[in-house]
Amino acid sequence: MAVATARKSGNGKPGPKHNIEAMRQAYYQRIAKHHMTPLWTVMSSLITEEPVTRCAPAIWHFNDVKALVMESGGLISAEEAKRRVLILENPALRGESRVTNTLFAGIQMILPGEVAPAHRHAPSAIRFVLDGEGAYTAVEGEKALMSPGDFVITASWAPHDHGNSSKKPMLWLDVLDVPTVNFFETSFAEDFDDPMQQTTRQNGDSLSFYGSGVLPDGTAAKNLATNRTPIINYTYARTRPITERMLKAGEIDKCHGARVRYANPITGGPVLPTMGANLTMLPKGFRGEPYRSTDGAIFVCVEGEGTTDVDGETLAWGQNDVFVVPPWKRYAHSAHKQSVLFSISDRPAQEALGIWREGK
Ligand code: 1HN
Repeated sequence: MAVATARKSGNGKPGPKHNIEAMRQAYYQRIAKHHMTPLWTVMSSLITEEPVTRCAPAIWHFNDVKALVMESGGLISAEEAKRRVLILENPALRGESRVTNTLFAGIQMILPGEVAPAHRHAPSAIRFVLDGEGAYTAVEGEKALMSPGDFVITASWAPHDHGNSSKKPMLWLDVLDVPTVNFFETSFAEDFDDPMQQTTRQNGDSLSFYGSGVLPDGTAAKNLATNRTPIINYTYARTRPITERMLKAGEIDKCHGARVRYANPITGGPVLPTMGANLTMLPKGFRGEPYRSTDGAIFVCVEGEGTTDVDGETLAWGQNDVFVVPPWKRYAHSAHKQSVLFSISDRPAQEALGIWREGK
């Protein structure tokens, strides 16, 4: 940009036009020694007119994932690994242990007879069950037996351990807000001496107590934290039929299909302060309208087959495939068969900060 010759330089004398850039550079170098830098050289990259993402669209096909994860079972036990997880790294963020800028994702496997020992940490976690039947996660005294499609919550600092007393390996998707917690530099963690926590509640207690339209009429429901759900396992057996009813009733969003949001039944708010999730049923032949929002999302195809167009790139998904849509990229789903998609994102965190937006 042209600079007027009449401008005064720092010492009050007129700065000749040809000299001003050299004077600026010298000045920037001097202030750098004081750990200062001019805003005007970086402002347009700091405050962009629209969201800029480092994250790329990506898909992991379950056939590949399952074979590779099964192989890890011969190399390390769940006990030794503590958590036998293969991290899903966004191809544009390799080495950063994240699938989007704010979320960690991985595939965990637990073999029959194994235990993943009890611990707790500041990051919150969710599990979305992909394969197997009857392995458990124990969270805050409730032992949740898991089936494919179940959505299990481990809130920040909640003690949790996993085990598998079934005869088959179990695989699930772990999503944690680790990059968010580490952005704030607020990580804490601790192990317990006893690898398995004492359980005080039966499988399904929290869903039954808090997710049934009635509430326990005692102190338990009055002392609940309100920034997280009291439900440990939102079972697929309960949630899927709701989306099916919505489909039959014509409750079908033009972009998202017959979609429900997993809610904290006490407040109607999100399940966790940092992560929110949805389940949607898409009728066969569904062609969703394009949509975008500032929360990048991780999707799992629970049933069916289809494609998601992300900014001109087509991701073709089948059962148990995991795919990622980056923030503010336009996407549209198409279902070749009746399909069910699970999704999870950092939307609640963005909403709490007042920065979440959506658009067409
Ligand atoms: C963790 O504790 C689990 O408890 C899974 O199953 C994945 C990824 C990063 C940090 C902690 C689990 C994790 C994790």
